[in-house]
Amino acid sequence: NSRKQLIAGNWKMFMNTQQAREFALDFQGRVADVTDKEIVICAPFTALHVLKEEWEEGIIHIGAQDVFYQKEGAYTGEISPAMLVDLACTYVIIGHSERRGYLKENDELIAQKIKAALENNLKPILCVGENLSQREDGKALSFVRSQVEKDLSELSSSDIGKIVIAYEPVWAIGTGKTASPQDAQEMCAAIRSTLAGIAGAAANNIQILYGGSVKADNIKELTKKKDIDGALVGGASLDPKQFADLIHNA
Ligand code: G2H
Repeated sequence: NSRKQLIAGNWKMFMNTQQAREFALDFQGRVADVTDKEIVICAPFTALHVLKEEWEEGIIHIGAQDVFYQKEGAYTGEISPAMLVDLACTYVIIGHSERRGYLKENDELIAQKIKAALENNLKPILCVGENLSQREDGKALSFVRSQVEKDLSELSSSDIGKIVIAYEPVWAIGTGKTASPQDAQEMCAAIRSTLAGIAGAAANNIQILYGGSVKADNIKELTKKKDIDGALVGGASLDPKQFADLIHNA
């Protein structure tokens, strides 16, 4: 296929400004040779200005881990899409399972966030995925398909072509368990066919990532699969050498 691989780091709630600066300076040299893959780091809001200072001119894209859907106003604690653009962000993770779980985000809110991000030219990385009991009950495919449909319900079909989807089975996140490459491929293919149902041929150009305990030594067996176009990486994105190795192995 013609889709470029995308490897996105998700730092979650790690990295103060000094740690982010040390990472930024070390990492950029390690991936300077990578031209065939897109690289993104999604940092905490508080570290974004550091990445902007170090990377704005370079090949590494900067992303955030969440965004609010309003332009501005009395929304204490929230961050607007334009504020992220001001910090040189071009990507934003939306609907991560940790936000759906701990912060009680639902599909309706996530759909609004996706729409607002696109209106500001931020590329959303929409996270979807089933939990363990849904998988054991044989409901994983139907659950994830319905998440995709609900979360994209606010978009025109031409806008759907601009998003990235990350399939992250909740039971594989930070647990050391990875979905088998076959199971991950099966789900990513199901997601692509769901996208084709709502957006037609544009679905062939949408990058679909796998996420959940991806490491330098298991990335290749995942990205070899036909419908897996890269990875969303948590723990293994916190160390510049480990993450650079992962990217080179992808
Ligand atoms: C899944 C993933 C990144 P990890 O949440 O989004 O984290 O690679 O640590 O499982």
